[in-house]
Amino acid sequence: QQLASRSVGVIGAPFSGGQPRAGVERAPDLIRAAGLLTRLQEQGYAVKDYGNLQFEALLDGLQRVRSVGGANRKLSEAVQEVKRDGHTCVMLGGDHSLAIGSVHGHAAAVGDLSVLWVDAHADINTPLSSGTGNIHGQPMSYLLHELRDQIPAQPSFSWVQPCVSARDVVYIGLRDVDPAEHYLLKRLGVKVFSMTEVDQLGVARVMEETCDYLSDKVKKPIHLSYDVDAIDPSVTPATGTPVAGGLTYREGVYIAEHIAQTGLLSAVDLVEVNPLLCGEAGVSSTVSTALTLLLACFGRLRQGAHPPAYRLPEP
Ligand code: B3U
Ligand code: MN
Ligand code: MN
Repeated sequence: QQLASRSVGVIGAPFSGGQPRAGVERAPDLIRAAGLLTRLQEQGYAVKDYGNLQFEALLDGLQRVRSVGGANRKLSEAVQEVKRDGHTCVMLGGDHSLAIGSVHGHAAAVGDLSVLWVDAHADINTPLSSGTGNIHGQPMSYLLHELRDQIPAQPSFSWVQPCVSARDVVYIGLRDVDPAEHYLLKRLGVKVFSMTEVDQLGVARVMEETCDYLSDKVKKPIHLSYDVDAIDPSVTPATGTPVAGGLTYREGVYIAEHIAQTGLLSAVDLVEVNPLLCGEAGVSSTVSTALTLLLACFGRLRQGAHPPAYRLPEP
């Protein structure tokens, strides 16, 4: 079952309202400027850039949740359009609260999904369990059927229907999980490969087990939500909440390469790149790592590649 299309639709979502640090809204243009569209074309994809979404100015304080609800609603509609146009969707964030709209729109267009969440954090706080109030630490709670009753009624989120089952979610890279989040992960029996399991099993076995788990009964389209803070901050320092002890560059790329080989990748989020939080060298390392991860999602292999018709130059 080959669900992944040979075309990619890119949406820029320059939105930072799910967390307090300005700067993540600059990432979509930086990742494009690093060459995303041409590199994907060179890899044989038809690429359509849907441009950057335009969001209302951020509201303050308790109103902030309205901004996040509105931005995600817009994103959900954009992702639905990309999927209905037949593309694999790439959403360039922005902060990780945008996964609410991205996953919601993806599921609205294609039905049941598997979700692979690669992150230092579980992002499964409920609005009430959150210690920070930042919605980028909560998107999974809005998306899971099992947590429907834990989300208070909020007019700006009334359009969100939970659309993912806990058994269809796998986490990789966790190392900063709040007590309420740990409780929820255990109570729901979510499959988690924290950094401990990455250390114990190695990334190859983690990916083998991830794909076995996700394709156990039926092979569902995969939504990969990649938070750049999953990677070690020595490699990707330009992010809002860096946590030591992350995935190496190679482990991060391997995850993307392996998912590409399933043929099931249907949408990717690349979120939390913030160029205002470190020096130029750190920004450039973070952006180029983000680009490499995305290219690997679309079949780029480190062994190299050549077109079938390639011939050596005649001497
Ligand atoms: N769990 C904390 C911290 C956090 C979550 N996601 C990020 N940071 N990036 C929270 O705010 O919910
Ligand atoms: Mn995250
Ligand atoms: Mn994170």
